Amino acid sequence: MLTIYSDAHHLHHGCELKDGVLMPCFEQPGRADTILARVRATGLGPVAAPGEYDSARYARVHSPRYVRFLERAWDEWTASGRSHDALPLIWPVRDLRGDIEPEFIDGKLGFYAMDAGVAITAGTWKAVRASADVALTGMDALLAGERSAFALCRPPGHHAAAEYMGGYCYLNNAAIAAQSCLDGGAGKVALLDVDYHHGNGGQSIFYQRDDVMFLSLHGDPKYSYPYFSGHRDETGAGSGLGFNHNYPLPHGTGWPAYSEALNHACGRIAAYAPDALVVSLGVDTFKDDPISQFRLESEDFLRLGARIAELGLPTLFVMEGGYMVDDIGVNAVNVLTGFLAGGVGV
Ligand code: SP5
Ligand code: ZN
Repeated sequence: MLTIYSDAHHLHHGCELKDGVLMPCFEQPGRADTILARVRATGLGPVAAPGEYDSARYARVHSPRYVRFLERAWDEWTASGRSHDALPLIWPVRDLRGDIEPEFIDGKLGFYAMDAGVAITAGTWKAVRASADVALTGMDALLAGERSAFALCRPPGHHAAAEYMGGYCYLNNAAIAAQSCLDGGAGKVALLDVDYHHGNGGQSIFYQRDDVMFLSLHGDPKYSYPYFSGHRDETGAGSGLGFNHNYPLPHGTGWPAYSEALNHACGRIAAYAPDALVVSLGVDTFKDDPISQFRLESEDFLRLGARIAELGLPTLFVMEGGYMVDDIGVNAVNVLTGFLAGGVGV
């Protein structure tokens, strides 16, 4: 399987609040380095650098003003005399004005963010762009006839919506790739999100559409981030009604309950009969993940990949979360090798 990877991810490493204290993000460069090392050690396949794409490609799923904000945020932040990570600190909740974009950077940060888990640093935009380009390059490989590809994206993307960032995510790499697949001629695409956290960004972007079916297996938002999205009754709206499916699962979920939900989701994908599948691949469902509450074992990720392979669809894997850095390489690449083994013997 072809892997797309860019060293530019090293340009992004920010801080987040952990238990009320500012700490380096769990989402750190060592994650992608460890996965790349495992890709090489297992001989998964060739590793290629991404192409460069016009930012209009990101604006197929994001608003142009949001893309411009990301591009300029660091310069605006430093022009106002600050030098540490730019972090949002006020949000237009409920009856506050969410319809007027503030002109000052502090207001813009809150306007375009869902949480404070999205530090912007000097290199963030370059890394974010390269990550989206990794996903676009992976999709181009599929459009050129590859059966599968692995977009080793960092930073991740699945919490980012049309006009906001959140949860370590800035541009929604998987959504950009899914849209690119449609723009490249596909009629229908399925987006399956197996990250521990609900993929609120992909859900939001495609909620009113029937040309992308979105499905997410995740920690129940009653007690898991992102708390305000991911319930079972969120099933789409307008012509998208019936094309959004959430599988909230309880703390402590292991392979038996997880695979039951996965089978159900795969049944829906098979019935939808898309031209291609994009998988938002988070491995923070692992039993030792430091911020998550499921109990998948490393071997279960082989089974996860094998089950996805049974769909028999051209498949792009897009890297999302996973924070137990020691095991992230084995776990992520297990999904891919399980997929390549094609569901036989697991
Ligand atoms: C891409 C992705 O996986 N983003 C996840 C962002 C999660 N950010 C907030 C995590 C808060 C975790 N609180 C953990 C409490 C554990 N006892
Ligand atoms: Zn996650």
